[in-house]
Amino acid sequence: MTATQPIHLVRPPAPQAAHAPHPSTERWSVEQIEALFALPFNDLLWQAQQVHREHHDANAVQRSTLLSIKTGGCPEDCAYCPQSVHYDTGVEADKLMDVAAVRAAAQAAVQAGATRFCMGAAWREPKDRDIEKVAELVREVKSLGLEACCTLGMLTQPQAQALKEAGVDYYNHNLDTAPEAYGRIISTRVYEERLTTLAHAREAGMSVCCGGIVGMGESRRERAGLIAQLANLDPYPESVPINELVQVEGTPLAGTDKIDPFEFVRMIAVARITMPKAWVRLSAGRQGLGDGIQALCFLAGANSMFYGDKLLVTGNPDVARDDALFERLGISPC
Ligand code: SAM
Ligand code: DTB
Ligand code: SF4
Repeated sequence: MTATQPIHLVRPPAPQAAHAPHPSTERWSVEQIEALFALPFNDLLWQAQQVHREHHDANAVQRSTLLSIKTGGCPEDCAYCPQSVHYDTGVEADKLMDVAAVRAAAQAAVQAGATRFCMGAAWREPKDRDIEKVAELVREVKSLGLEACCTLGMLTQPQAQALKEAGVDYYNHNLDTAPEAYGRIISTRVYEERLTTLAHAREAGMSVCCGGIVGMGESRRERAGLIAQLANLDPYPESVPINELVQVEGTPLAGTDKIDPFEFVRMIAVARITMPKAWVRLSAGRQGLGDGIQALCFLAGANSMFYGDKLLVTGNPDVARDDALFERLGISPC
């Protein structure tokens, strides 16, 4: 076999339907995903590169900017989160930002070159009157030509519909980890509730942005379990953020052993192979990855990232540093 011939070391399972399947209807078992993780690193990246190049421009990366429109004081107890009211992290609870302040932040994001603006709120679930206010913010963001993404916690069906009507393109709602690990991380809600909100977002016609966090002390099988959940959503998410835990003093997960950076790259590669058409987003944790590992992540199929000096309440590489990295790698924004 020559180097240019495609090799498929681990294939997706045979489709259930008699007719040719759409890629999003293929089903992945946890074992098959574990087998991907277990490949020699170079073979895994080679396979991920082939899938990536089949579906995307290999040298283009999309940039989204985050804004915390309602910070802190969240009643949920997510063990990773600096915004939970259960932990003393120094994050103060704030009210929902007003339209003028959000407009200014969105304008700055346009100037910096972002194409998507993601507004996050530290809510378990918004009230209906919150949705009305967020709808106004969304209309403002859309008027600047940005794609709008929201992450506001659990939604009812009418709330999802109202956000769609206001112009929300993507709803971010992460599954965060494998079902069997969920209870170790969060006790104030269950996995099924996340799936229900994702279904509401989908039914309303919004694209789904759904991923998770690695480096929370989970096993490789649990990382594979998270990917299986995501890849088996029908259809799989249009956007898949892969976060590395940002350890914040005061949260229960501060001090957790870090994962091998190559395992993080593997996670990206496996997400790319199992969800070929998705935007796979390098999300929280980039400050700790360094330029070399980020370059490997792009090679493994990451084609989106959070861009801007801040995530929600923690830091992100500054824009000048990201621009320099793009320049060094010959990556263009898309
Ligand atoms: N409250 C809403 C919710 O949980 O869906 C929206 C905001 S919440 C901060 C959005 C996502 O940020 C979480 O689902 C989690 O994946 C991610 N996140 C929060 N804290 C993090 C941390 N310390 N490190 C990495 N990712 C984190
Ligand atoms: C996602 O998956 N990661 C982003 C976004 N979706 C909302 C949030 C990361 C938060 C990191 C910790 C913080 O700054 O609060
Ligand atoms: Fe609240 Fe979201 Fe943080 Fe969980 S991740 S504590 S739901 S803001």
